[in-house]
Amino acid sequence: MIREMQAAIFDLDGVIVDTAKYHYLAWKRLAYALGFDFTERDNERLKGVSRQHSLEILLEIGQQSLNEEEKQTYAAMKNDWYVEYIQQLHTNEILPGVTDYIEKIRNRGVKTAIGSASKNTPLILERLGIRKMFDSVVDGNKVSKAKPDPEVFLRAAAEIKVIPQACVVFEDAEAGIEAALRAGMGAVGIGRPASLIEADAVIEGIWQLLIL
Ligand code: B16
Ligand code: MG
Repeated sequence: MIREMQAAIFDLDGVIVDTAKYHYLAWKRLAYALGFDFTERDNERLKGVSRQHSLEILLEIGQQSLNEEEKQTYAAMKNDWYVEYIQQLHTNEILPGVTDYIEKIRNRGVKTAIGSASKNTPLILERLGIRKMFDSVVDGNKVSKAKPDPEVFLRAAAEIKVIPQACVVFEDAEAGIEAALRAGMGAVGIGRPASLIEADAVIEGIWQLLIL
């Protein structure tokens, strides 16, 4: 159930900015280099999942096995391609309604934070010029346990000094919804209700919150 929101914690990829397509392109390029195809449907399994775990899933899809050293090499290769793509990231790739909604709730005194698995979070926020919209940023560089572990959201709540029960998480991935619920927070899914069944509520995008 969603209670009075004292803090809003936003996932980054797929909630604030449309970077999922660049992750997809980079993983597809890697799959191609390894000799197999990787579809958009396969890509759904990687949303919200850490880089290393994503590679494991990709290899499972392509029925390939690599040693640890090779895995490091390929994960780095994928990241280099991804970083190359997001160098061109433009503010028009911020998802609809995001900046207006964040401004609106901040004016009401609601704290805001990022809770993302991505180690590229600082680069993305810098490219988009939106770092100042968040009281705290917790990303894959700061936590050791990936979603669905609640660590990323609990750390964000601790940094902004709001109890988990008064936080609401906005997430596009199933693993992130599970992490939010395990943290004792409210969870709003962004996307299709069928794939985010555990969420307290599901909306198509942040823009919908401006017309509710
Ligand atoms: P990186 P989020 C997640 O970000 C993405 O959804 C996921 O596809 C990606 O593998 C993960 O970050 C790690 O990203 O390789 O940039 O460290 O949705 O939690 O903001
Ligand atoms: Mg996401």
